[in-house]
Amino acid sequence: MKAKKLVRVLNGVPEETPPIWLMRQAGRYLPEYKATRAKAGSFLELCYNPELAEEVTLQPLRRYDFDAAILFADILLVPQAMGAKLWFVEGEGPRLSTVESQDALGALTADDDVHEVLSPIYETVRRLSKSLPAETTLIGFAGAPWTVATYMVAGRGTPDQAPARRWAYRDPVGFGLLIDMITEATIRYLSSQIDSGAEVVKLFDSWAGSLSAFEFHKWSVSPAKRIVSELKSRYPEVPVIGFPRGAGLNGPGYAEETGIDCLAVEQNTSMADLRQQVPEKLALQGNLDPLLLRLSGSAMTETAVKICDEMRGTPFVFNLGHGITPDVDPDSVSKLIDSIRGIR
Ligand code: 1CP
Repeated sequence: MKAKKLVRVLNGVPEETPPIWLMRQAGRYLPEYKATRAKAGSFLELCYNPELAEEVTLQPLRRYDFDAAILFADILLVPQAMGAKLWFVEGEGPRLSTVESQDALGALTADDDVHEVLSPIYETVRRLSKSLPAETTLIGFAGAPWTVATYMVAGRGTPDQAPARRWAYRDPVGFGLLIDMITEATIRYLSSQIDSGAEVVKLFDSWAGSLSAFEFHKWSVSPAKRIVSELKSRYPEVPVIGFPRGAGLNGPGYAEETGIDCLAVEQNTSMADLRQQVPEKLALQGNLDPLLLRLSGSAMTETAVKICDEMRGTPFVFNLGHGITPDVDPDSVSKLIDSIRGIR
């Protein structure tokens, strides 16, 4: 059987027009998502309801010609399953019970219980692997240990991830134990997603850019390297996308050391410059500024075409530099896709 387009590119083979998918392609900018979320009761109930989570994963594919679907879930389900309390404050974002020192680690677990709690997510993946169109690739994902830890330590999203950075500087051994627990849980979480039918997995290190260069190596590169090498030993055929958001110049080193197949890139970094610094076979994914999707118009389509032109002849996956925001007009997503596929 011929590999699907996204998988071909992740294996290092360039395509005439790039495969396309967008971070947060399922979400609040779609009225049908809001309706299903209301039916579920809350965001977390939606994540843990395989039938409804499958439905919201499929919604963007009914509207748009995307090459991939990404499992509908959240990076914070892993810390929740490890024993942290998690809730969402409407209009504000996630809140978690905090873990601020090594003493608090006793309340957490990385054993079988974690995967019992997460079993509905595996069920969503199984359902999707049966219901997706034949040419669509199913992407599973997890938060990278550093990014997950930033939420666990602070108990919420923070502008500069200072609480986790402070603990890591003050007590690298204790903080390292937290990172190790998340790493263990993540290896098993992603393995179970693959066993359930995920064809590609992505590791979101959304706050990698807040780490200084030495710390970046310790807390972003090293855990990702462990995760990728474990996955590669179990599933050599499954491509891994790494997204050390904000890594900039550290991106090529991250890719080389971790062994990922594709480096996802934020909008602040030049993809053309990166291309010069990474092996020919390494796929790059990115990196349209999500603000352009809100503006729609020619600035969006011209920039998208420019990115594709720069990446022509190389293994490249079109995406945004970060997720779609809730204020995006669903029509601008169609306009974006048409401009990339050359239908004007
Ligand atoms: O009210 C709602 O409906 C909740 C909004 C929402 C959605 C749609 C949240 C809360 N999570 C999600 C889904 C989600 N989260 C997906 C699903 C698949 C898709 O992309 O379509 C994925 C991959 C994520 C990953 C995620 N969650 C990340 C990594 C990517 C990124 O955006 O940087 C992070 C940091 C989170 C935490 C989180 N969950 C939700 C919010 C609002 C946040 C960010 C909190 C903050 O600003 O710090």
